[in-house]
Amino acid sequence: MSSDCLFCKIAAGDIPATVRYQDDLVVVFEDINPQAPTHLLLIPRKHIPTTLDLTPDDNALVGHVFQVAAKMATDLGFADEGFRIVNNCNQAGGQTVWHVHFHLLGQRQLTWPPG
Ligand code: DGP
Repeated sequence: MSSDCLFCKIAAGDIPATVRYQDDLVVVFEDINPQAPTHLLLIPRKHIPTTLDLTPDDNALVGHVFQVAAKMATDLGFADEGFRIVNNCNQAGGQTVWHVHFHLLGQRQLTWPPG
């Protein structure tokens, strides 16, 4: 845990969030500024600042994040209609919180390219 990291504090329960799923590796909670009817953030409990900081040791962790995202989309009933998983990396990529996270967006028609 990084003591000055917002998402570490959410994962630890020190800052409130609407948590929809958690296990030993990941926490899933509702984005405070939703961009779709379902907009969840999936974070590893481990503090990793950006995608650039992932190592081969994190391969199973990232795979787990995607499996959890797919299960949540299925359980919430929008997997078949479609959804998007997004990771923003660094400033030009739109990253604003430096704890790696994956957006799960669903339940509306998403457009391409993103802004
Ligand atoms: P990104 O721009 O990819 O770094 O996404 C960060 C997201 O985090 C953004 O969509 C808004 C969300 N967010 C920021 N602060 C909070 C917070 O305190 N609580 C929750 N639930 N979400 C937050």
